[in-house]
Amino acid sequence: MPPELFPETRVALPLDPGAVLLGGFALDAAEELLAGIAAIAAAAPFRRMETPGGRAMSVAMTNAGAAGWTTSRRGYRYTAADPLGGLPWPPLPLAFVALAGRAAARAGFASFVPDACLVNRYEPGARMAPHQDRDEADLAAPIVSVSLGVAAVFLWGGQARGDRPRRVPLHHGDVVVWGGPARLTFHGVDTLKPGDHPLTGPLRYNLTFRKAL
Ligand code: MD3
Ligand code: FE
Repeated sequence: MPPELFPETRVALPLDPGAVLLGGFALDAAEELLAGIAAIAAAAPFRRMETPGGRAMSVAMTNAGAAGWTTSRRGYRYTAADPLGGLPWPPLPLAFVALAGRAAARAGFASFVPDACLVNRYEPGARMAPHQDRDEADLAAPIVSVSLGVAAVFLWGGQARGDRPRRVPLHHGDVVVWGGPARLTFHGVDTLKPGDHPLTGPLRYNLTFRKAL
């Protein structure tokens, strides 16, 4: 039965060794998470960052926590301060840290305490090209991702850039935990289709919790 017919179903679906989709795990926290995103964006606005090659990303980003992920002409890096304005990134709300820790534990990764949260905002037409996340100091820690708003198709690749990706729909409230042998898997997000969600309108948000430092 295709899972997209029952987005409210709360199931744990292994995608690969080390990667688990926790369907609907964040549903109860969704409104609190969206209020937290609004507070983060009030202090550190969403912006389309520039790739090292000089193109603007279609996904708008901001960060919370001790470290925030940025890209610019100078490359990819984690910084303690928001390059827009020079202040520290806004604090990671405790409820965010707690949710990420519970999701990681549910997937088998005990005592995950993130120090960075990258907040991605997708408008219709935005996408994320396949990539690896390897700018974090501790690759033994998992990454926890939370999807909110309009559903998207996640592209789950293999260990090599050329491997043909699996297409996994990610709905409002879904949480995915990636660690261990799945930590360096290539992944991306297909172009967001026009949609309408009661809590986010046409937008999709994705939170990725990381141990960056
Ligand atoms: C698999 N974000 O921010 S979350 C990213 O939906 C990113 O915005 C996507 O890829 C999004 O880097 C996908 C899922 C995700 C995040 C990190 C991973 C999958 C991952 C790290 C390793 C393996
Ligand atoms: Fe990624």
